[in-house]
Amino acid sequence: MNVVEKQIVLVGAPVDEGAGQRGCLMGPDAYRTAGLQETLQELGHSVFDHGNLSPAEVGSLTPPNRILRNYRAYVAWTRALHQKAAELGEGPGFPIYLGGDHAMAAGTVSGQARAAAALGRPLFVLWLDAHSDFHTLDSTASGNLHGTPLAFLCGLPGFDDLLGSPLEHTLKPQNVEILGVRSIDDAERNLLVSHGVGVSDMRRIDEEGIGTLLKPFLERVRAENGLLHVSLDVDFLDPSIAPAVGTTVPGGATFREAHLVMEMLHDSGLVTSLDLVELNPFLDERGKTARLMVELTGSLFGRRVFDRPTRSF
Ligand code: 4U7
Ligand code: MN
Ligand code: MN
Ligand code: MN
Repeated sequence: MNVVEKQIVLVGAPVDEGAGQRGCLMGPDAYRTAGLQETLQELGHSVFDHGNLSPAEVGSLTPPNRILRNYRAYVAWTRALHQKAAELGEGPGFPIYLGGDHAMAAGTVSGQARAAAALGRPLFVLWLDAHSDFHTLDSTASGNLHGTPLAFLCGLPGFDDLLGSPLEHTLKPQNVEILGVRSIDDAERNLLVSHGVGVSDMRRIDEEGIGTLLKPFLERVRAENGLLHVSLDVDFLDPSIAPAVGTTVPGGATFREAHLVMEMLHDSGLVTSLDLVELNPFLDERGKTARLMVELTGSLFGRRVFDRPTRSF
């Protein structure tokens, strides 16, 4: 399959306030240093680096409960990223949002959902993560807001300050697929089941194979003429290959599994926007994780070993 040239727009989202550990704000620059733009250009794409966004100005706010950390920053980033993603989502470019912790997805994905609605197409989301990020502001025990964006995006109650209430363009939980889960809290498990979100944990991946699990989801996106947003959390990967993350959980996706997912996504031609989240360069080992994330993004944009078998007999 030939590479179809895309107009890629890099958007830096140095969101640091949602995670338990500081450092994700350096993520966008680590991707630049690791050669993301050059890698994508070598594959034949045009790349425009939009630079980094800033949070929106917000007035005074009362957090709905006292455990929540940096609530105001969550609101401010969500509003700014939502605006930008809604704009980019309707345009011809392919946005890659460079995080930043996963709290940023509240803005990027809600903006892409608004754009999809304006285009009259359903938005599907593939959430590659060790966690399901499906806490509400009431159910979170850590108060770390990077554990909540998917619940917000699916329209669960209590997030009124972010973008008003009710949220206009929510994701249908059936259109969300989470792959790679291996750390989940009871409250989240119950919410995921009651809302009908698609979840494959590592045990299912081991038993059935990651490609077998991904394929039917991609077929559904195609059958419904959907747009597909991919939200790739570094902790989806095994910490031995991707140590630069605050929330390491052993037993993650291997190098080969992660590449296969990216290659299948490329071949599907369905992906229209991407988040790269949770990279904490402060915890990296000589740029190893940043470089792996760039390499995986390269696979999503068409890098492969051979275009076709070298001979047929
Ligand atoms: B990430 C956690 F308790 N569930 O709520 C929480 F295990 O974006 C982790 O996926 C959240 O990295 C991880 O704090 C959020 C915890
Ligand atoms: Mn996450
Ligand atoms: Mn995670
Ligand atoms: Mn994390």
